[in-house]
Amino acid sequence: MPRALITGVTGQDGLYLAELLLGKGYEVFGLVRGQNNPKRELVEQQVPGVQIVTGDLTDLSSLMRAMTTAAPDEVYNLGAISFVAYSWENARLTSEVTGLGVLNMLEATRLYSGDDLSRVRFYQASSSEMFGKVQQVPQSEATLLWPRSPYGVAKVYGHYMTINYRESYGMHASSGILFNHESPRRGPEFVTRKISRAVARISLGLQDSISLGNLDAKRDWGFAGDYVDAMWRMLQAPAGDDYVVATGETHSIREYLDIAFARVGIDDWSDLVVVDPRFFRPAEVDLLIGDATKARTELGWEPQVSFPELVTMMVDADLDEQRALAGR
Ligand code: NAP
Ligand code: F7E
Repeated sequence: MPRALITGVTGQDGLYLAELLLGKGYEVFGLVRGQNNPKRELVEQQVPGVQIVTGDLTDLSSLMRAMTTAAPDEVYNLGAISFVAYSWENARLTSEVTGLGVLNMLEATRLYSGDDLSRVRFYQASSSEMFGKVQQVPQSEATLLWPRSPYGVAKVYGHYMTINYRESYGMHASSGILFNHESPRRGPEFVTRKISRAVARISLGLQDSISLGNLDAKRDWGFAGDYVDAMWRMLQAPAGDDYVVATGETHSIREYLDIAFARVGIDDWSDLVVVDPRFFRPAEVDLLIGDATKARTELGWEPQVSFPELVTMMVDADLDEQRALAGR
């Protein structure tokens, strides 16, 4: 039975990846940080087969203990401070967790592996946010990185450190440059979930309007369940490498709003959305669209959920959740 260690198991991707790996017969260990972390219960309820180990990406010795307990064949480093807007307010903390945390996890993997440095396969959760002020459209593995946020800068550090460990030590280390991926498990601070939840609440009479920032930003949005499959495929490849994972379509926040409100029978949302400068960012990533040709051809990966299906799935899940909460 193969064994996997997932950092960030309490997050959106961690939950989907744990489900995927358990379904494939893996023994799955999930790293949970902090004392009495409330999300531990979420993992235990939603993915009961996961074995919890405690540790923090900023604490190398805790990661080495986690490696010894899990004795993994595969490490998926998904843990990060992942909210871009927050990263300006907490730039140093973001650098320590999202950037240096990668080095700690690589180092824990290297030290655990001993003489056989290709023994443990390593996945790093890199991000399209690294492309920032895009230098090419669409963006591929060869596109120059130009991050626009402290989060993006930290991800660039982790990305190059992963490549460096592959090249320096011959580790099977892969970096997935994943474009935005969403789901009903997405944190409510991210724009897609913020909208799907608000649309559900507005349609049920629980909320009057929604305040948003830049409605003209464009993202290449896919479904998180499809993207964790790409992570797994990377670690089954004969050698570590870097791959862009994206749908190849881009949509604006306005298009997301159109589909989300239409799902609850509202065609004109202009009076229900308030543009609030508090949600503007010091520097914006205006247009992300990925070229996932390499993942398609070398890994056989294909996204399964379309943009309208994704929006509909999220609104429907929030309608169910809000109805259940209101009925309590
Ligand atoms: P998420 O829901 O925000 O999950 C982040 C995870 O990191 C949580 O489990 C969190 O634990 C954990 N974490 C935070 N600080 C930590 C620390 N000091 N030590 C250990 N764990 C810590 O993020 P996601 O959407 O699942 O994304 C997974 C990864 O992919 C992240 O690295 C993200 O940056 C990257 N990524 C995401 C996207 C996307 O569109 N979703 C795209 C590209 C890359 P707590 O629950 O305890 O806070
Ligand atoms: O913003 C605009 C905002 O916070 C998307 C993370 O998973 O994907 C995610 O980062 C866009 C931005 O995601 C609001 O200005 C408008 O242009 O949902 P988001 P993100 O910043 O793209 C990347 C790939 C990651 O790696 C990250 O970890 O939406 N926007 N109004 C808003 N965004 C938010 N959050 N809230 C608003 O009210």
